[in-house]
Amino acid sequence: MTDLKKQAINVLNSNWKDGFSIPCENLYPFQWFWDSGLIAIGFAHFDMAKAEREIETLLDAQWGNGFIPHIIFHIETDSYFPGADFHRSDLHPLASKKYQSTGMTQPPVTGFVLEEIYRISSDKVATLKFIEKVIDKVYFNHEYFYKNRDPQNEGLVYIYHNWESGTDNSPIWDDIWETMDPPEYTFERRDTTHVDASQRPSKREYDHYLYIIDIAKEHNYSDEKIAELSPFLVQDPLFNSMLIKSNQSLINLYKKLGNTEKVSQLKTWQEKSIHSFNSKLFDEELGAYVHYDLRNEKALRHLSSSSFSPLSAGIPDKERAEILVKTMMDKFGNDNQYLCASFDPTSERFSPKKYWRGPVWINLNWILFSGLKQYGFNDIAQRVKEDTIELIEKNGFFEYFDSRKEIHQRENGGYGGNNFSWSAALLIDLLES
Ligand code: 2M8
Repeated sequence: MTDLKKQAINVLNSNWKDGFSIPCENLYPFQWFWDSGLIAIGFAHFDMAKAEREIETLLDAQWGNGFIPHIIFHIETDSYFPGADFHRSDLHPLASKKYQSTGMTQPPVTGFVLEEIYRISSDKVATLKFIEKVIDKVYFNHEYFYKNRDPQNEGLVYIYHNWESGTDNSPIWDDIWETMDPPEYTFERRDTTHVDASQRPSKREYDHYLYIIDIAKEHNYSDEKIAELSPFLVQDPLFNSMLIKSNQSLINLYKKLGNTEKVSQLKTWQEKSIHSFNSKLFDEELGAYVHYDLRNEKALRHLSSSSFSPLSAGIPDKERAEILVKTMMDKFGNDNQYLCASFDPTSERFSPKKYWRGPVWINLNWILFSGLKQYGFNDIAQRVKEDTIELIEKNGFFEYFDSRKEIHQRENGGYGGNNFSWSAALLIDLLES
C-alpha cells in the first residue's frame, strides 16, 4: 500500500465518531449530508462496515416527508455557528424527533454512493442485501425533491439557500445578494477561530445566509412558503446533476433487486429532468451549463466547476460534451493552473484562496474525473486525477487548494480545514481507478 493511501486511511479513521464521520476536527464537528455520502465511498475500499454505518446513520435522520437535512447535530458544542439552536429543525412538523438538524439539505449523492459501494465491494451478495435495506429511503428522498422542490413541474429542483448548494460562497451567489438587503446580525463567528478569515466568507455574506434561514423559520420550513417567499431560489446544475446521477444509480440498483415499479417512476423523472436540464440550463454563448435564478427568472451566467458536473450524470450528448470540455480547458485548463478551479479563473470575481470562490476542491475533481471518463476524455480525466494527487501529496489532506501552480513552489497551497475527510476518501477512490 502506498504511503499516501495509508495517510488517507488514517484521516478517515481519525474523523470517525462511532457511527458517522465529521468532515474535519474543530471547523466541522457534526455529520454533513454530502460529505457523509462521499466519505462512505472511501471507507468502502477498506472498511465496508463503516461505509454502511455512515449511510445508515445519515438515513436515520430522514424526516417524515423524505427530506434529509444538511447537518445532523449529533453532539452539543458551541464551536460551530450557526448551531442547532439557530436552525431549529423542530419547527417543521415532520422533522426527525431523534436528531436535531438544519432545515435545509445538500446535493443528493446517496443514490450514486450506493452504486459506488456496490462497485467497490468484494462481497456483492452482502452489499446488495445492505442496499436492499436502505434503498427505499433514498427513493423517498428523491420523491420529496420532485414533489416539493419543483413548483413549475419542470423536472428541475430548486435550492433555497447557498448552503444547500455545497458551493457555499461561490461568486454566483453575489448576483442574488445584490437583490437582497438583510439586517446586520450580531453573532459570534466560530469558523474564523479555526481558519484564517481570508479563506472564509465575509460577515456581510453571513448576514445573507442567516436572513434566508430566518424567513424559512418564520414559516416553519414549509416548502410551499419557501418557494413563494425565499429571496434565494435557484436551479443549480451541480445539485440537479447529483440528483440525476443518483436517479440513474437507483434505476440500476432497483433493476438488480427486481423492483419494476420504482424503475418505471424513476425513468419518468429522469427523462423529464434531463430534457429540461438541457433545454433550460445550457448557455450556448458560454458553452456550458449555468445556474438559473427562479426567484428573479433569469440565468446566472457564470462559469464554475459546477458548470461541467453534468458530464458525470450523462446529461449532455456527445456533441455538447465536446463543447463543454473545450470551454473547461480554454478557461480553467491553462498549463499554469491545476484542474479544476471552482470558479472561472479569467473572471474578476475569481479569488484563489477563498473557499468556493476559486480554489480546487477534491470532491468536484472526483465528479469531473468520473464524467470525463464516461465520455471517453481519458487524457483530461488523467490530468484531473494527477493534479488531485499532486495537490494532496504536496500540501496534505486539505479542504481546498490554490489552483495557481506557482503558489505551490513557494508555500503550502492547501487551505481551510486540514485532515479533511472527503479529500482522503476520494483520493483513495482515485488511486484505485
Ligand atoms: C462547507 O459548508 C459549511 C456549511 O454547510 C460551512 O461553511 O460551515 C461547504 O464546503 C459544504 O459543501 C460542506 O459540506 C461543509 C462540510 O464539509 O463545509
